Amino acid sequence: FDARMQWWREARFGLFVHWGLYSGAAGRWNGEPVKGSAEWIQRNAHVPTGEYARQMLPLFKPKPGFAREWAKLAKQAGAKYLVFTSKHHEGFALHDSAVSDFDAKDATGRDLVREIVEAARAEGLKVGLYHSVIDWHHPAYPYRDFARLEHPLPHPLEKAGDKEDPGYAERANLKQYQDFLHAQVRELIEHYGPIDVLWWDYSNPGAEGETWRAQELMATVRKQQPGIVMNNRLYRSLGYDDPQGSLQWFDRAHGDFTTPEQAIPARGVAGVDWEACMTMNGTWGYSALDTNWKSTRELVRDLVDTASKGGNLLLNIGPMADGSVPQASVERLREIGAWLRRNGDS
Ligand code: FUL
Repeated sequence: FDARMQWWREARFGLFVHWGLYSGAAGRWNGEPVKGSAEWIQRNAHVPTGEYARQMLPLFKPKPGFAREWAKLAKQAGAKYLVFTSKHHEGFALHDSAVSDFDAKDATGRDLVREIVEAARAEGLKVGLYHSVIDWHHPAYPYRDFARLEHPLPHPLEKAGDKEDPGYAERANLKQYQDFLHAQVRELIEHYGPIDVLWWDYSNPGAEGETWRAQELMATVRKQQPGIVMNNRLYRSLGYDDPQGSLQWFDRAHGDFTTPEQAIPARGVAGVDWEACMTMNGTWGYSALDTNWKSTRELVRDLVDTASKGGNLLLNIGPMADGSVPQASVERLREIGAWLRRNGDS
């Protein structure tokens, strides 16, 4: 375990990337600003899955070489690893998936996971996948059984005027969904060489642990990728403003590290490997409307604060639909890199 964790413990600083179809919406639906984090727009604007795909797919146009830009930027910033969304809650997979046609290969003809993984490796970065176990697209995903408990908004499938979602009972099938989830994860860990991190996301109360056949899933991953490091979010472990709450659910059987979100625990997290994940503005996915950027000074302070308490910082960028990184993020990352170099980091 300690050998597996060594690089991660020394890394201190990683770049997080939220990028998917939601990046094209950029915070608006049908021209109207939508409240909430931009990668949740399908849910927040109550958009049915088919409609979401129909409007978003044509906007998602990765430019050539975008992944090399990300990797170079991470490197310049002094980050040692890059974790990106292989699939967020919307269900759109960035790899070439044989078990779904809601994936990058079908949409763009490209395998974007391969492009990103190769670009990260070329810069000498470790690379990780953020993979959502929530999937608003998959027909068998049984959202009523648990997704409501934490997020009281109507699910996108329960669009206004169709609250009954008439096909639900016939469609929803946890076992079928689990099989699909496991199959996609196997593709990801079998086809792209060494993957350094699996960043699961997430289980809310009511959807805990074995909802996803988590032990089996983690064992499958571990067998294929013995050196991989995994977070504990397959279990009830969101840790939002309550890192202590997330700690209650932490033990080594449930993951290698815990993930306080948008917060640095005041006294660190004693005896446990932890990584704070944070945005530079107020959203994970790209929004053209959120210009509330933290200053570089604040971000450097967060990095130092985290490191001094024994944690890692996973700092997020939300690229646009073509893969370009917002200028405000580019500037801040370069400044952080310059600060680190001035202060003795490699
Ligand atoms: C949360 C997700 O719901 C957010 O969209 C984001 O990905 C964050 C890092 O984790 O649980």
